[in-house]
Amino acid sequence: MSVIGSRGRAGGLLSLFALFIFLASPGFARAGDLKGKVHIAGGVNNANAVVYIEKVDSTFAVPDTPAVMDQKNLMFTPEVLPVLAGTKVKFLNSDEVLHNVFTPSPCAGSFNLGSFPSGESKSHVFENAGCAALILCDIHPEMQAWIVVLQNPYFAVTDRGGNYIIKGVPAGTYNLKAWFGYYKTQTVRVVVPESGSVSQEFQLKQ
Ligand SMILES: [Cu+2]
Repeated sequence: MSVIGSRGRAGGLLSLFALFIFLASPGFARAGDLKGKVHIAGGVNNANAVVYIEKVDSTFAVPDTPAVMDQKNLMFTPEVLPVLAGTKVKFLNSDEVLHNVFTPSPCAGSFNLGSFPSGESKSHVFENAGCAALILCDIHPEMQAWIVVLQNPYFAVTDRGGNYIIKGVPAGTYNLKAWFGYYKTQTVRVVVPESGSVSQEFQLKQ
């Protein structure tokens, strides 16, 4: 084997190594955005639909800080809160009256956090991906919210216009779902490119 030959091979390995470093670096995207609109048939507006990727083949670290659902002006805020499975949700009471937090949803363990006064909070960890937990207050029957528990952090909630954007989704083919309360969940197959974005519309019906 000639000296030039082995130097050439070493150079080739170096190039491969450089390519690997480049591909593995966070600056190299290999991720695209999903965006579009959800139309909620018969809805007062198109807000509070959750658009999410059903499953991404990876595990995801749960956020260190809890997600927050407030009770203010006799309403849960936000009314729809998607979270990564394992996330702790802190329920606040920012009203001057007593509030309660409970769920009749078995997928969330049908818990009841009891009643608590202004300025206090109670927490619950939502473990089961795929669970849409109906959140209620037994003191104020008109209060209602949802916590939607998901397998991965690639989700978004629509604004009043129905717009959503999910940024930085790893390139690949996925089931993209649109959920809204008691409506039928819709699923479409989407291909996320290595850069740029794809648009997907949904029409949700009861
Ligand atoms: Cu209440």
